[in-house]
Amino acid sequence: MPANLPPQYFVVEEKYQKAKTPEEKLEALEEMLAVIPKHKGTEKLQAEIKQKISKLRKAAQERTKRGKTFDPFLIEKSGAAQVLVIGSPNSGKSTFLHVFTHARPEVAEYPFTTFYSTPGMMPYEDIQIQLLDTPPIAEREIEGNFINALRRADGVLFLLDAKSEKLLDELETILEALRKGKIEVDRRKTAISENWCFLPAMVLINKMEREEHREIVSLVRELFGEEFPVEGISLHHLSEEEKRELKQKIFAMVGIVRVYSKPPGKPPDFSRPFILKRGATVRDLAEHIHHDLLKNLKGARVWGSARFEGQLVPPEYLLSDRDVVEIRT
Ligand SMILES: Nc1nc2c(ncn2[C@@H]2O[C@H](COP(=O)(O)OP(=O)(O)O)[C@@H](O)[C@H]2O)c(=O)[nH]1
Ligand SMILES: [Mg+2]
Repeated sequence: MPANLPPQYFVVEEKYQKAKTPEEKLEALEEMLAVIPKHKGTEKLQAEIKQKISKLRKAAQERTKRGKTFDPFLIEKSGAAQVLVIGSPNSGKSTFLHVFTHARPEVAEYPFTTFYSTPGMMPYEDIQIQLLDTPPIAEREIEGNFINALRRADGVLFLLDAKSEKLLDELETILEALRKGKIEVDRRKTAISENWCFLPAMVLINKMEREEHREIVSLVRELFGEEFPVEGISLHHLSEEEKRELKQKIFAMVGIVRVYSKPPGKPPDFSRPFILKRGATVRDLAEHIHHDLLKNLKGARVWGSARFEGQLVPPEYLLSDRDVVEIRT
């Protein structure tokens, strides 16, 4: 410790010693540097303080960078579609992922176990649909990152607990939270106004194990059946057949079609379907395969939905699920 340090120095040094947060430490160090007399005898001490300041500043920058970019809901899409599993606490969201994917989010008796999105892949025939487990929704408003994840998704499953006495309130809470996030789930509303996004949805009333639970499914279906499909399930007692049917409904919900390309004179490539939105045409497929194909596109030969096998169709031809298409240029 060099001699001739002024009393203020020791005051701020004590402040530094007592500082608990990096911000407080940084502030104290800056004060120390300000009060320290600038001469040869204190050069070493000055250098030490400067080094500490620069370390703390760097750490602070790292923290804000991470704070800004880290979004637990930002899960890169993979597979043919991304579907979010949302719902009230304890409704069986994590169980849903256990049953349909290899993901293993925590399943618990108590609510609020899942605080981040856990992705899992659900195999369906020759494709995979990505499912995301999410935190429970118990408020009429959900955080921005969560809303953005919903807006990016291709579909959403509302899980509800048939045993809950507040089931209708819980569904209303979810619907209200989505409306606040400008998300439309009513399938009748095709014309959506600006900033709103349409998200295909399905209600799954889980834990249907008793006769009286059928009534609640009928009631919800009566109230909301026009807006979105309503199904009763028991994740603990799903038969293979029920699983298959449910997967088929999820596939239908996300509104995608699979098409297989066929090079001229060669057999179709069934190994990798092209995934297109329902309503896609031969032109959309050509653009999807390679932008250059568009320029010289004349039409296609289609096997499957066409009136006869290998029929010549124009670029505006609407493709159906499982069509085999030979692009003609
Ligand atoms: N009786 C019954 N309990 C279920 C069913 N599905 C899930 N559970 C239970 O409900 C509780 C909450 O499930 P979990 O998947 O953690 O719900 P989450 O909070 O929505 O993720 C757990 O104890 C599950 O075992 C079901 O079909 N029937
Ligand atoms: Mg959970």
